[in-house]
Formats: sequence, C-alpha cells, structure tokens
Amino acid sequence: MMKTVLTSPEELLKEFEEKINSEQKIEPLDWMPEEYRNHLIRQISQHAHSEVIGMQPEGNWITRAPSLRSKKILLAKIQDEGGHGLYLYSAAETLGVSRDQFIQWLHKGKAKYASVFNYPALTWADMGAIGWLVDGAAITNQVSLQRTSYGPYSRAMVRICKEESFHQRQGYEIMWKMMQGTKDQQEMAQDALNRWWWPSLMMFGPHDGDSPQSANAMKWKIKRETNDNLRDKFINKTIPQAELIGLKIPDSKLELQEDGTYIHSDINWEEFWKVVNGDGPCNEQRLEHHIKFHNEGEWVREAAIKSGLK
Ligand code: FAQ
Repeated sequence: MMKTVLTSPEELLKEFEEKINSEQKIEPLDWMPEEYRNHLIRQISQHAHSEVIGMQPEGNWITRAPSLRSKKILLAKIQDEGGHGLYLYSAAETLGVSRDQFIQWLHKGKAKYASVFNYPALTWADMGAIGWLVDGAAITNQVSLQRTSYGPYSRAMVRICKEESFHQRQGYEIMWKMMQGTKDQQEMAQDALNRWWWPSLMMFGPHDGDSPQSANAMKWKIKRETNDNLRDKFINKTIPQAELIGLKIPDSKLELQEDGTYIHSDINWEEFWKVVNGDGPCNEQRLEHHIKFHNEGEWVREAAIKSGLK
C-alpha cells in the first residue's frame, strides 16, 4: 500500500503532536513547529552556557586543592563540565543555529546561564558545596530531562546524568571529610552551605505560577516536571544528607511533615531576578573571563580548522 504524504500544516502539526503524546522522540530532520524549535534553541543553549560558565568558580581552586588526590578529582570534574557543554552545544546545533551564534548571544547578554554561577567560591569548602548542592540540584532536574521530547537533548542528558552523579558524590565527600576535621574546618563547611543553599534552590527557576516558559515546555514535554516539583524533590532529599554529617540547613522555618517532606521558607526572589538580570556578585567577572579567553583562543580554532580537526 502506498504511504500517504503529509503536506498540509494541520497534518504536520497533528503528526508532531501524536509523536509527543505517544512518547516518541522528535529528531532533527522531523517537522516541528517554529515555537518548539525556538524554545529548544533557547533552553539547550542556555543549559550549555551554564555548564561552561560553571567551570569558572571551581577552576579557581585547582591550584589550591589541598592534596594531589583532591586536585586530580577536581580537574576531572571540571573537565567533565566542559564536555557537557560541548554535547549540549552539539545538540542545540542540530536545530539549525551555529555555535558561534550561541556564543555571540552569550557575550551580548542575550542568552542566560544558571544564576548560581554568579556567586564567588571563597574557600575549599565551596568545592564541596558546589559538587554536593549545585550538581545535586542540576542532576535532580537533568534526571527528568532524560525523558525530554527532543532526541538529541534527551540522549545528551543520559550521559550527563551518569557523570553528574559522580560530581555530586565528590562534593558530598569533601563536606563529610571537613565535618570530621577540626572546629575551623567544620565552620568552613557550614559557612559554605549557608552561602550556597539559597542560590542552589534558585537554580530551579521561578515558582510555577511565575514561570512564563513552563506552559509550552510542559505541553511539548520539553520539561517533564515543574520548577517547584523539582525544587521540592531536591530539598526533601538534601536535608537528611546535611543532617547525617552534622550540617544545619540555613532555614529557620524548616519543619518535617509526616509524609517526609519539609515546610520551608521562600526564596528571596528580588535577589534571584537581580542576579538573573546581570547584577549578581560575579556576573561581570564571569562574562569578561569568557570573552577574554574566547578571543585569545581564536588561533586554536583557526589551527583546528586548518588541520581538519573541526
Ligand atoms: N538562572 O519560565 P522559566 C550545571 C530564566 S548545569 C538563570 O521558569 P524555563 C552543571 C529563564 O531562562 C545547570 N536564569 O524558564 C554544573 C527564563 O528566561 P528566558 C543548568 C533563569 O526555561 C554544576 C526566565 O528566567 N541547568 O549546573 C533561572 O521554563 C556544577 C523565566 O523562567 C539547566 O540549564 C536560573 N536559575 O525554566 C556545572 C537545565 N531560572 O530564557 C559546573 C535546563 C529561570 O525566557 C558546576 N534548563 N531563569 O529569557 C531548565 O531546566 C530550565 O530552562 C530552567 C528555567 C528550570 C532553568
């Protein structure tokens, strides 16, 4: 029997929606609505930028790691984050935009990256807090994104999640070790938790009712869980981890309920939007650093192209 060729926009849209509803992946050469394409371009490229800019707070500590073992682990971890950025830029490029364009949008402030990376890493304990909390928050979100409807994004997430769970554990190990150390080390670990707790909760984005991108993201199964659901999942699993090693979550309103979930204070949304809109403690520094090294790396890209590597 001859296969009917779908031509009208209505038929194409119907076929697209049927695929989404039956959990089939949308692939780069499949027809997709422009809004779906643009939504993915925005989210995946911003996700890639977050991975790459996220290397900066930790990169700052490679030369000051307290032992060869911790230096090797930190180096490997940061290198992984760079790799995650590359998988994600490649996934985003399948939607028809070049990597150069993504980088230009980042440098011009048109593209965002996770607000959490605009906070400074002040002590070695921050390497623990970033791995445990920032990677812990990232993985909570990324586990659900493994089921995202766009094939290349979903496959990138599967690999990233495997690496991210190692990152979360290395961070927790640093915190655990410090909590077994001297009083000064314990205070340093608590101070790092105090400073990174709230920025980590902000990673999940605004409350569901204030999240303009969520409706389409959920309809098209780009996001599989809402910002608030994911944030609560992270809070509920992280508090017992803190308690186990003697750390105190910096929230005076925390209250364990019978179902194992917690009542907690709300985020300082004024601070969140300030940092998202470019006015956090390190926004300028992070972008300047990226622009400087991107420009200085021009000769490497040129050499790679000339030698046929790119
Ligand atoms: N920071 O309507 P929604 C990592 C923006 S990777 C900055 O809720 P959506 C690895 C949002 O873009 C971590 N901007 O938006 C690592 C939107 O603005 P736009 C990165 C934020 O997309 C670990 C506006 O606010 N992970 O950590 C933030 O539905 C350690 C309204 O928001 C991902 O990117 C924020 N926190 O939900 C590396 C995951 N929240 O674009 C080194 C993929 C919101 O309209 C060390 N992304 N905004 O101008 C997502 O899941 C989603 O995009 C959300 C935001 C949840 C981030």
